[in-house]
Amino acid sequence: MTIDFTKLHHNFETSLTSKMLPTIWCSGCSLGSNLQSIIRGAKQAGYDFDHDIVMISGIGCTGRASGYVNIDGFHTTHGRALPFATGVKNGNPDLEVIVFSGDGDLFAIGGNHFIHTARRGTDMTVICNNNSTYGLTGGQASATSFEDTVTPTTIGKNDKPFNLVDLALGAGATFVARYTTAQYNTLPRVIAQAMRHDGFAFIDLVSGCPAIYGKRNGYPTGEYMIKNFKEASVEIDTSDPSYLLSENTAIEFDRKVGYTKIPIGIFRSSTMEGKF
Ligand SMILES: Cc1ncc(C[n+]2csc(CCOP(=O)(O)OP(=O)(O)O)c2C)c(N)n1
Ligand code: SF4
Ligand SMILES: [Mg+2]
Repeated sequence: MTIDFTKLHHNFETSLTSKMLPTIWCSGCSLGSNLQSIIRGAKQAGYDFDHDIVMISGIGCTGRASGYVNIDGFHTTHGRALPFATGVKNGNPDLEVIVFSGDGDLFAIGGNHFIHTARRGTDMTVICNNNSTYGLTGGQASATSFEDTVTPTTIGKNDKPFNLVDLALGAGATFVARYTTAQYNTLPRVIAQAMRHDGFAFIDLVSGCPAIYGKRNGYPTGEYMIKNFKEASVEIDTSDPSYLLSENTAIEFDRKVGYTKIPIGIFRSSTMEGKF
């Protein structure tokens, strides 16, 4: 039987810019699933893709996302997604501004912008595709690479990685969550909640780059990575106040097996008012 591919339709066809497809993303990469979670989250939050939202990203594999979705967006220069997003929000405060960018973009070259945009409390949703590497440029160490991992720029050990949840809490973000690509059923609901949050919302979306970082460091395929994320994810217990201590929010990683502990959940939100 011959399949007529022109008659096949993708569930998210109208949400994607077909002229930009196929994506540049490798097979097994977290990015396809994560972008789908963002689209589902924006739909759950009730936004009209033609009028209500805008997506901004910096440079990197993740940065391409803003060009693949069928909403207004901008693929900005490296590290400058947040200043650009601030300008968009100030110019049109009615827009829901979503920033989807990489760990390198938001926390290495763009780290300064992150802390000040969070501190200022600008109303936007920032989702970091945190794959712990500079994927696009060949897997160099980023600000969230783990200490004993191998990268083309590692001499001896990498520096201690940023704990993005801790950083966002300390910088004053009023909604802070962490999940992994493997929680694809939970993520749209959490993303919708972050989008509806009035203030600076941040999600540390722990993701994999199996093709480059993973193959050198414990998770060589997309399939292994998802299994690893599921096994390592531990829901935080917000009834125990110690869940906010840095040691309890930190991700643990072993180069031989991949992730060994990923604390996940909503660490701060306006529905927890009074706790902070
Ligand atoms: C000013 C500047 N410096 C360096 C680069 C090269 N560069 C492009 S993408 C990138 C890192 C991307 O890493 P990340 O943001 O984590 O995105 P990923 O590819 O992992 O999704 C770098 C260093 C650049 N484009 N511009
Ligand atoms: S290089 Fe890594 S982050 Fe980039 S598309 Fe490939 S697997 Fe994904
Ligand atoms: Mg990255």
